[in-house]
Amino acid sequence: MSQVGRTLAIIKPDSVARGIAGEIVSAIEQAGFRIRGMRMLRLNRERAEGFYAVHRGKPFFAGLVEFMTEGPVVVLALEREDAILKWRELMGATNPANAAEGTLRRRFGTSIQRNCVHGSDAHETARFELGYFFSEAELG
Ligand code: 3AN
Repeated sequence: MSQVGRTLAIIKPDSVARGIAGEIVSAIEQAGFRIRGMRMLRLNRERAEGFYAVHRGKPFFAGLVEFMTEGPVVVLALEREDAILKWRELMGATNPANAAEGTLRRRFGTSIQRNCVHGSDAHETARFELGYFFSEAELG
């Protein structure tokens, strides 16, 4: 069953550094998402570790935190029917090498770590991740 929902997207430091944040925002809009919140910010180590707390202890955790703090990111609150699923479809598989043709990770990702964008993977995660960057008052 489809329902209107929200998800958190992050345009990762690799994309911002390459100057393709605008192109990604454009693809998001063209895919029918309403942008309810959008902000550029730089994560510090503590904030990146908190965001990715579920991955603590995994072999790629330190590298992931290093990467996510290397430069500014753009965080977005996206809304549409089946937002979580639809945004994950537009992103493509975690590893750009396995991502479908036309997806953002296929187009712009350069490795499993430097994969250009992030998206929440489930309803509970989306709630946590949206709240990590946006207040209820901001999103309305
Ligand atoms: P997704 O972002 O597709 O939900 P997760 O949640 O499994 O994937 O991983 C979070 C992030 O951690 C990925 N976006 C990627 O940057 C990084 N990552 C995941 N798996 C690996 C790996 N095997 N090696 C390096 N980085 C990884």
